[in-house]
Amino acid sequence: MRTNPNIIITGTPGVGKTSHAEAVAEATGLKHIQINKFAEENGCYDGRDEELGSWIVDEDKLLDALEKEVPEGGYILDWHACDLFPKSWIDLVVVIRCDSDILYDRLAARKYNKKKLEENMDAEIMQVLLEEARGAYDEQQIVEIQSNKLEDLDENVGRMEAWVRLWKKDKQF
Ligand code: DAT
Repeated sequence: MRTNPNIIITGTPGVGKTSHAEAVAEATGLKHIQINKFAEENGCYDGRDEELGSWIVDEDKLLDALEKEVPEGGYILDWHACDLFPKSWIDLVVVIRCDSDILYDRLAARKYNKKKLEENMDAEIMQVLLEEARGAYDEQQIVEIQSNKLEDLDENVGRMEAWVRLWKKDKQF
């Protein structure tokens, strides 16, 4: 049984996953795993999509590498996909959303190529990550939050910190 929860923070690139994950890790002591970096450090890449300018993650290798630690609890998994993580590992799925005009500016600032920018804008508008979360986890495990401005970030981090405290209290840890 886990003494600390595992949280997925997911959403379209640019919505604010890493900003939230870093702040929640700082506030709660949970460990932040930025899956892109973790995959790179653990040899979980399987080639590159040149058209999109991004690496392709070998999901089996990734899960094998995560399985050594994550099921014990105490992790924040930060990635733009969520349905590959076994349901039994996960206590909360936070799907971050962002208004499209704000997201456009954030992605343009990253100098994404046209295809990558359009694909990500479409994904946010079609709420792809929210649907992916709903397809893989129970409705009561999923929270959808907005991250348009700094006050949203502060409020969301406060809410997530309170959720972790309650989770531990409920489990009497
Ligand atoms: P992601 O990890 O989803 O790709 P990020 O955390 O790197 O996103 O954030 C992308 C950019 O947007 C970065 O410059 C920080 C900024 N940002 C994120 N959330 C924000 C918010 N609520 N208010 C203002 N800026 C925000």
